[in-house]
Amino acid sequence: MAAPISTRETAEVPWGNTVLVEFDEGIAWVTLNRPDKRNAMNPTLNDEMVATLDALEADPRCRALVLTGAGDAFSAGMDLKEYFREVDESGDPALQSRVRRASAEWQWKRLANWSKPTVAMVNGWCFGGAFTPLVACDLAISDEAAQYGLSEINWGIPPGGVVSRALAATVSQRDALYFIMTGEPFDGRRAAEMRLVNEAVPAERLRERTRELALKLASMNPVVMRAAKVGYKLAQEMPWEQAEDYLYAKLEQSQFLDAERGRQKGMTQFLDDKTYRPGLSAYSDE
Ligand code: ACO
Ligand code: V55
Repeated sequence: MAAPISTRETAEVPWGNTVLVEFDEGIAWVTLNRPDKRNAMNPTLNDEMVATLDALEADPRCRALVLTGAGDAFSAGMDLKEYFREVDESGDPALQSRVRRASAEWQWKRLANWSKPTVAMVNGWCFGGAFTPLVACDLAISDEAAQYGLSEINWGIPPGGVVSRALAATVSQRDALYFIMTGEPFDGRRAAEMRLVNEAVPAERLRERTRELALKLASMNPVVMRAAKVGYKLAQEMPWEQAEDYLYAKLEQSQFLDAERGRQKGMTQFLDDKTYRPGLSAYSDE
């Protein structure tokens, strides 16, 4: 398990305690916080995550977001009792659409094209519905020993929501179908090998490696960062002609919106001052 978080400031989430937010040097550490239930995502947690993402989008203390889980789980997936059984038993279609909407809203609709960089830090169990926010995060670092599984088929449902769609966006068809159809668990090393996550590291290095990556993302020009990540994700779904026009529009939009004038600064530093070579070091707005 990862070491405790070093906290500078703690945000008050006024509506409950299923999500914790801590700020540290531009990183918002967002922790799914139902450790007794292995951070299974119930309707309350889903509502609180919608509110959390909205609050952090406007919060200057957050320049990059890390999503992780309390205790020994990232998330054990959808809450089988509160998200499935209780909603089935209610026989209330309006309740079903309400809880499904909140779930989708944060797990991919808001998160996938969020305006700031996001990193999933998979610290332990990651099952079923947890694959959605995992894939919606831009990057992911895993504990080598974290256990993953598309366990749906083991208890009587096919993967729902956009779980299978998220797999199709990250891993090969062979790997996706193998794990969807067998329900067998796999570890963080295997997750990195199939590119479901960027890297798997030993538990004792997980927080430090994630922090290093998030700090780098947090140090970069936020206007250009947003254009680069959202541009990549949306262009993926477009025909080439449309992608080219859209990506030029993003490039021009970022010149217009970038108060730091990063483009002019970068060119002057390389072409005139010869103080900076972008191929050899990262941009920083410091
Ligand atoms: N939904 C609801 N409750 C859950 C879930 C879940 N997905 N996962 C764990 N819990 C609860 C357990 O019911 C238990 O509650 P209790 O203490 O009130 O009895 C508590 O969390 C601890 O669970 P244990 O099984 O005792 O914990 P352990 O550490 O031994 O095992 C593990 C963890 C492997 C994650 C196990 O709980 C498990 O298999 N969970 C289900 C995983 C799963 O299949 N998720 C996919 C759901 S389907 C979907 O997401 C679409
Ligand atoms: C899953 C997830 C859902 C759902 C049904 O397989 C199944 C996971 C996130 O929503 O509504």
